[in-house]
Amino acid sequence: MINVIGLGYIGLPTALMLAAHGQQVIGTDLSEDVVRSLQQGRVSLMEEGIEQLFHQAVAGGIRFSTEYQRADVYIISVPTPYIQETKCVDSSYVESAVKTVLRVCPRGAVLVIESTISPGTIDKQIRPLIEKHGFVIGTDVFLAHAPERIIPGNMLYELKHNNRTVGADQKEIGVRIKEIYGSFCKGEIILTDIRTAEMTKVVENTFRAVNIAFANELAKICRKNGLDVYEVINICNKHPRVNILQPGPGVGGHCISVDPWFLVGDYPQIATVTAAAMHMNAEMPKFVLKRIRKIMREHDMEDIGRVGLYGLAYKANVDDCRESPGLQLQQVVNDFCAMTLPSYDPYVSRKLLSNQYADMAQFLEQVDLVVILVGHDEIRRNADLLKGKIVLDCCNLPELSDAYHL
Ligand code: SAJ
Repeated sequence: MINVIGLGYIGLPTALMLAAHGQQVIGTDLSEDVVRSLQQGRVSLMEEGIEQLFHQAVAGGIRFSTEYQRADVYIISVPTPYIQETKCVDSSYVESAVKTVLRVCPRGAVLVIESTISPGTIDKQIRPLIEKHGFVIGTDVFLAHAPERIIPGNMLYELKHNNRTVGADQKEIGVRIKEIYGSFCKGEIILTDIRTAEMTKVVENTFRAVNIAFANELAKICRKNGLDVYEVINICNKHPRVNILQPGPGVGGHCISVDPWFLVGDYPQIATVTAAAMHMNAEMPKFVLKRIRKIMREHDMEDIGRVGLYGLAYKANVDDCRESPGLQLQQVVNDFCAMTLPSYDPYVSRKLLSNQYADMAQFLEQVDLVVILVGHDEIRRNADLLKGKIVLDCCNLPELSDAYHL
């Protein structure tokens, strides 16, 4: 029996995938609403194929509960926010999950931590916690770390096809956990120790953050020189050993904009490249506001209230708004002139901003300049609707080639 703890963005698809592939699974979440919805057959996660996977998992006997269960293996997939002030990981949810598992688990249970944690968290926080509760690690309970690597927007495909890392103290435990993930994962599952597994996860996201920061830096340099940054990157990327990512209005989501800070928080004297990259990305909404003001001047536009934000999600075709560039830009505008701009996102129905529209046509009526912050398929299909508007496209959409760019 596997008890998946935390039925959010990662825990839920993982639990469903395991149950759909022959594992006995109970998914646990402390939120009664989450559990009730799932028990009633409602899945709120917006990912292609999730409904079908849910039905397969139900057919495979998955159950949902607010209670922790007696199980052989626990997969802990709870949030690990970062603490703004210190830039360090907040592992309190993981710690609390581990404590609760210890109350119910049988001798010999394996605790697999799947949540992203900063390198060293298991040695510094989790092992002492388990020992403090009188358990001997390696005899009473076993530890493993299997960081997730899937990308929102393509989660189910990546769950099946990405390579994975499993870190464990004992090879046999690693092999056992590898077999469990191997029930659905067709990618290579690499076995290593726990500290290495912790480091790889954060390094992967840091690599991407630094590469995006470089693209953002290039966008600023090219703007100063009147060059097209996309053309420059495109040509550079024809070199066999160059692969620059794309500039954008900022870096959102709960991973790339967060995890690299763990390295900065733990190693402030050493992780200076990472710190500079994170600052570069965090400054992008300010750069977008500068572009908006420049374009307004070119068009003798005086009222910033006629500038509208298209896209509040953190990236294309998802509804997740955590750390989203749209919300960051609104914050920057607020600091600048205490005004909430009209905004719209087809995927975001809940009201996040006071001047947010649920209808594209109504939104467009309010604005003369539209800032495209997210390249949702919806706007790409309906680019015609923007005719007659001034457009600042921060996503370089081929359908909006006449627009202003970063
Ligand atoms: N972005 C750019 N330019 C780019 C690519 C992305 O500005 O060229 C922006 C996006 O618009 C978005 C942000 O970066 O605002 C992050 O988006 P993303 O698609 O790069 O990544 P996430 O945060 O959705 O998912 C990442 C993935 N990590 C890597 O690719 C190394 C995913 O595999 C991880 O599982 C996930 O973080 C996680 O959970 O850690």
